[in-house]
Amino acid sequence: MTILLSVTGFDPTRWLAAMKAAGGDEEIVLEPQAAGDPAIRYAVVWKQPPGLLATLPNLEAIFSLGAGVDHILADKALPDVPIARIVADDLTGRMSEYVVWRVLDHFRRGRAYRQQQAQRIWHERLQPAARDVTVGIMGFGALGQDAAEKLKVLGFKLAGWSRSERQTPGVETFAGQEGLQPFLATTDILVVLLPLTPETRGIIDGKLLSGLKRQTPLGGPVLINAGRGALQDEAAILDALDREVLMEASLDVFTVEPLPAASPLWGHPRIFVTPHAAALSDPDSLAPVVVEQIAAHKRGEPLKHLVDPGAGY
Ligand code: NDP
Ligand code: OXD
Repeated sequence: MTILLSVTGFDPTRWLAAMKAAGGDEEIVLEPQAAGDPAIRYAVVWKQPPGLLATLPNLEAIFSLGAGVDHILADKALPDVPIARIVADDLTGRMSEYVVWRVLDHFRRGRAYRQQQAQRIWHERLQPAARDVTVGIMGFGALGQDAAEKLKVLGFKLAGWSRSERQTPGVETFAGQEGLQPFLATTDILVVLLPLTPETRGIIDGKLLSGLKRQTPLGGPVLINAGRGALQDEAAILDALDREVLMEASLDVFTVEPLPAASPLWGHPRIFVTPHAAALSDPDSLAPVVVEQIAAHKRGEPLKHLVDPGAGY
């Protein structure tokens, strides 16, 4: 029995070493040798070449090396086998660090104080209390709920938006299309942790940004997107910033990655750019999670964190 490792965009040899170190006695082959191989039963992938998985006659399951699976589902010739994604403390903790960092930086006037320091200006700005600021988390799943717990400790008010109804103590929750506008209207800092699906593609557009609360304790609403770049209309974000519909934004993900050097997002004074670095998939932490899933499947146990291909996440 063989495992295929197909990784684009990260170093496959680090994943290979981490999978071997995590135990399991299966042979692991890297993608170029794999096409059509009847020995391959499991595929562990990040942005696999389209069509490759369909050539494997005995494939039993596909594992994403990250939380998102849009990179797998983009392959229109996928075989009909279960797909599991990563839900792991290491990845979740890293994302919550990013969210707390960006929320606190906007909330504590990081941009204004960096400008003041550059000009040697000693001026204390008015600082609202966390209890007066609502962080609205769009995509209230594994990552969104953990970020909410950590922001709650800091005293922020919290709102969460999901597809299905969710109840979380200390969080005002909203669901579905009918919940979207009330959710936006209560949100001062919008954190987007949605998956990219046919329903969510392009959801951060001019209409959505105009729906955010206008009179906020910070002077205007803030957008933080660490979900996927294709969720956002980048021209609409720039327009909203220019029209003061949006005060500031932190963007970790972009419609084209790497973000082209010519993109106006790089140089915008009120946008903070990171290179899809909010939550790195660490091979040493995540390979054992995949290896254990494969071992459980071989024992006949159900896979965890399965994707619903119909919903797209
Ligand atoms: P989950 O599947 O656990 O959560 C997804 C959430 O989005 C759920 O609350 C789900 O609703 C909600 N959702 C999905 N579709 C809709 C919709 N149409 N309308 C309203 N809500 C919707 O995913 P994770 O939290 O683990 O990960 C979220 C995303 O974060 C990943 O898909 C990936 O794109 C991104 N990510 C980015 C990283 C980075 O470094 N920038 C790193 C890791 C992940 P419901 O609860 O009802 O199912
Ligand atoms: C993920 C990512 O989906 O890193 O895990 O983007």
